[in-house]
Amino acid sequence: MNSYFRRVILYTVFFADLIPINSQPHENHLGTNYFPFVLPKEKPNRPLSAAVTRNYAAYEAIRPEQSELYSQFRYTELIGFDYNNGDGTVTRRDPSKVIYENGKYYMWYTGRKTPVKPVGMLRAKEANDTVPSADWDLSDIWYATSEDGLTWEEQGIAVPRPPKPQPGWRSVTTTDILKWKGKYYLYFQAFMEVSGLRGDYCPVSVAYADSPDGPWTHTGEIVIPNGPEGSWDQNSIHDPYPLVHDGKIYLYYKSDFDNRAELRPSKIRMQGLAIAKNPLGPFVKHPLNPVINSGHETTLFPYKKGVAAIVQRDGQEHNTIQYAKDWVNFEIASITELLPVAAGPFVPDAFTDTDNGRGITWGISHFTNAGNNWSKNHSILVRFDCDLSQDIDDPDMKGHYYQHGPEFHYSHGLNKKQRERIKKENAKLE
Ligand code: AAL
Repeated sequence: MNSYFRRVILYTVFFADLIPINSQPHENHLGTNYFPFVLPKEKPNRPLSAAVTRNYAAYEAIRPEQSELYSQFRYTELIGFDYNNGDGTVTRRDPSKVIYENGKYYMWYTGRKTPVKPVGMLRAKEANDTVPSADWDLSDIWYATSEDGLTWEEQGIAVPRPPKPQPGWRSVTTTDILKWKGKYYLYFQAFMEVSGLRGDYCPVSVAYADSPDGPWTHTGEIVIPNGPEGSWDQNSIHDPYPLVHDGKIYLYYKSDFDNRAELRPSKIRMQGLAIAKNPLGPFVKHPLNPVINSGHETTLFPYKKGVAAIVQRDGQEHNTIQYAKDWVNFEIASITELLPVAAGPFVPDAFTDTDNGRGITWGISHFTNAGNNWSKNHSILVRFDCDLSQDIDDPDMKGHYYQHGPEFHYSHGLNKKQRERIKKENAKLE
């Protein structure tokens, strides 16, 4: 039996009762029209379910592939970086946005080159001046340039760890770039203690230069301080990410909070906004903070009049692209998968104070535990491509499904505890 006849029989058997005999063929039993076969462009004038109402009200377009803020992501290995055979002594992670200056692309990132691999945050007490705890402990801010975004040349350290007790003496990490009135500013996490001792505690500091090649002057000051005791960002200001909007610096950041032991492993991560008229501050934290309720790192770009955010990992709304027309109140614009982690996109209009942001097509992100072996813990930088842009139209980025083979799924198999629970449940049945 072909599938058409099979369907006809199924519908007849299961749904016949629901359709009154005397109704018109184009009406359902409530007397309203059936939802049409061709998805209407405009919201149809008929009662709609909550889900279909959302399809018209909550998204930029009625199909994800028609939305500029929907994309899949493609990944390409970078050429030019050496990781000492992945033994854990060299890491590169948490890249900044990519900028294009002097005929080449620039990016900055957390670089760690230590004599030994990290001991891990749980063994932070064993860390010392040469032994790192976390992958980003004992790091400096490095930079690299490229002509095509694929082959990169590491140029060296842009901002080193300052001497004790200046902010960042333990590690300077997770930087991002601002260009403002012809000068360059690098914001970064300035650790003054070993990560893992109490958590991942740090404020943000800043360095400035006249050229992206430096030399960089570290102010030695905290520019985005932790919040007061009891507030959501009391311990950590992570992933500072500046953009220019409304003649000011809009700097988004992430904080870790509410790590109550009884709720493990659910540490909460959300994102806030701090605004300044001057790159060296003062930055005023937005009264509605946090403004994004999910995401492990900050990745944003001007889009049309507002700002869009890639929200990956952690929280209610992970795996989404979000949009805030007013740069503060974010809504989900699309749901997607395999999002770039800690992404630093190439955002040509990041600092132009545009009111018609064009979007992004590529950038650099990272893979943590790149050797798939925690005893050689290190991260690598990788290029991602996407179509979150008004300027390209790439249907090959707009599919809705990645095929993961059985091996991928089995690699996310049950753990010992889960297998034991299942065994016990089965035993109860006997
Ligand atoms: C990252 C970022 C920050 C954290 C750690 C290093 O991916 O969120 O930089 O401190 O992890």
